[in-house]
Amino acid sequence: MSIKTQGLPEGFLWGGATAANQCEGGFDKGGRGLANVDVIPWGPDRRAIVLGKKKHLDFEDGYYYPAKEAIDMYTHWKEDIALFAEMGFKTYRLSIAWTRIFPKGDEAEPNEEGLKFYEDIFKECKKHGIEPLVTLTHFDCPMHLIKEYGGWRNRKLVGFYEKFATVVFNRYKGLVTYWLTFNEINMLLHAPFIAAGIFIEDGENKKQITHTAAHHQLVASSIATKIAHEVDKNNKVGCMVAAGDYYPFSCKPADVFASILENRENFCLIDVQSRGYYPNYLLKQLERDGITIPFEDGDKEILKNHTVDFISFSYYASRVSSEEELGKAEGNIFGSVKNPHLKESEWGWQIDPLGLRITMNTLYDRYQKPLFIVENGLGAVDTPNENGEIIDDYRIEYLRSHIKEMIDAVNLDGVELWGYTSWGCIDLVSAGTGEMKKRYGYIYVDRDNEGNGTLKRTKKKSFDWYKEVIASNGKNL
Ligand code: BGP
Repeated sequence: MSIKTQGLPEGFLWGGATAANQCEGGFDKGGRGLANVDVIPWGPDRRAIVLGKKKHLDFEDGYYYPAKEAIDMYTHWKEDIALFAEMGFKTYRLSIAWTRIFPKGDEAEPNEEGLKFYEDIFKECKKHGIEPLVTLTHFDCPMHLIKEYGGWRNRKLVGFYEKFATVVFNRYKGLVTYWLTFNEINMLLHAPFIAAGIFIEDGENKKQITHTAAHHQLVASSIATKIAHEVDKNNKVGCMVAAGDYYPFSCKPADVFASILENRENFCLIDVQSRGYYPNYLLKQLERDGITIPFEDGDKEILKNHTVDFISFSYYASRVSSEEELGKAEGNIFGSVKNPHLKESEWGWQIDPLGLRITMNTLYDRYQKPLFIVENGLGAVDTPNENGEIIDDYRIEYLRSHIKEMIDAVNLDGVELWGYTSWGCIDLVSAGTGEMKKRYGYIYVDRDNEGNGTLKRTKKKSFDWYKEVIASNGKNL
């Protein structure tokens, strides 16, 4: 049932989000080099590879690699942006594939064809009055940097990233003002291959390696923030966290404390990006675990002086902590204790609209910086009916209930929120499972898990619904 609300302040950035590796395809076109995300297959081995537990650095027979073609936005981008514009998007979140700009990652000169590709996209967005919101790295790392240098465990990556960021900020000056440095930076602590190009060898200390890589990404993020501000003082740079508050399973003090610890695990890296220094709880914990942070001269100043302008996050579900071992629910890479009060999606992700308001309040209380919701949505199976229509009422219901809570957080709690980009505004490859069947879009793409299909785009019922949400600035949900 539709809902009326007070709506949102004028200028609110409504839109949708995608990531290069999940929609572009064209993995070998335009001089692009190979990246970690290209060699992550669909199927039973995917998870172990994503988590850095199974080494898989090349294409191998017997596997299907969904990122190679994805939904071929590499050739369909104009048509797709026109559909976003038809929905009234004010912003479109996309990522730049690092390997289109620096195919190997360590070249002296960038690849002009790659630079031009994104320039055309940004210009097309602007033509439609759409503000691009650009993620510099959304789970991609050039394969050459992984094979030669070991991915983000190597400090040299900071310099390569700095170069990439400098080239991109200069080239797109005036076309792009909203930037995110690393997608879901906390993912790196859980899934080091997809988030940082790292495979953990037998006998290696995972925690030492992931925190070394995290330090490198934090320094790289601050350097990029510095450069972005120098190149154009209008640039706004955000951090990005896979959010979703941990609730204590019960009011037992030990459960409450467990939730504090798990929340901190999520926040620890954006604490640094937002406040400019490592929080005491993390320093103490790493010290206890015998982990050293590889500080070099000048790092502390860089972190301190170049904090982010806003906090962006993904929200799919809340989570639960308990001191006891209890039944687990599925979740965004890392699952949590199951919340008996919530329903769940077909993929077992728990559905908690109020949790979005709770998470927004937590983040705003913690950082006092503007927020940007850059991912939210329902991954579901869509089956076209006999007329070829997709009546995705379940998706509308999920989005409506979450957007309602988001509007309450703004109007009733005073949370400062710049925008909302729902995840996978057009169907794309799932990062977690590699499936096409797990769809989030307002636009259906005819393609299946094995790569069959015409790639034809079809508007779902939610397309017109979201169009009205945007047109009414959130008054009609
Ligand atoms: C986030 C990623 C996205 C996206 C989303 C949904 O972690 O930033 O890339 O894929 O989760 O997850 P999934 O694709 O596994 O359904």
